[in-house]
Amino acid sequence: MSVERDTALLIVDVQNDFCPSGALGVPDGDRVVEPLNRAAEFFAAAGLPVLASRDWHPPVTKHFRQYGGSWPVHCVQGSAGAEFHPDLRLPSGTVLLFKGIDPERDSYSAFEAVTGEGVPLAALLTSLGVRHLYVGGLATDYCVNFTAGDALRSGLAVTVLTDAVVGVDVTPGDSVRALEEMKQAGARFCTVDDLTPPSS
Ligand code: VGL
Repeated sequence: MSVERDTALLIVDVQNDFCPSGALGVPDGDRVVEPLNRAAEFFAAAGLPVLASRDWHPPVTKHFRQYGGSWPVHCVQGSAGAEFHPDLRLPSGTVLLFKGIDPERDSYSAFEAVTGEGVPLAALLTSLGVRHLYVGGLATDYCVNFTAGDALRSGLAVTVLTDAVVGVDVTPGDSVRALEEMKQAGARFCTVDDLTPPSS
């Protein structure tokens, strides 16, 4: 699939806590690291933006089970669990995004994330001229799905890198259903190997 000039790669939440042995370990979650390294290298070599979001929760948030939410404590700001997977290679110039900062909200979507300077993802994409997001990371059935849905609703094209996403599957089949939902909403699918450089 020929990648056009108005695209960016968004790497969602490839953090220690979402990888096996993490606080909210996605079984096999670290499988996304190798294809995402290739995708990031591809986008950087083409001079296209690479963005990487991180779940970045305060210690007390309604997202966590003990404060009324659904999840064990994970990705607390500044903790080792919130670090990117150690093998993830982010090109220099990768824009980092932080999400889940609001203690009142789950904020699964990267469209609720901001840069270190406080710029929301949507505004960042507008300023970069991005109209098409390639998305990979964790987890298919939460942050990737919510992010893709918000992107499509805001009028962006979305391609999910199918070999670079893995789901939580709290209920078996959640990831397959999430992919179906994204497809219904207009997402396209390809693998990292399918990516070919822009023509000019
Ligand atoms: C996520 C569950 C809870 C995700 C975040 O990144 O997909 N999943 N918080």
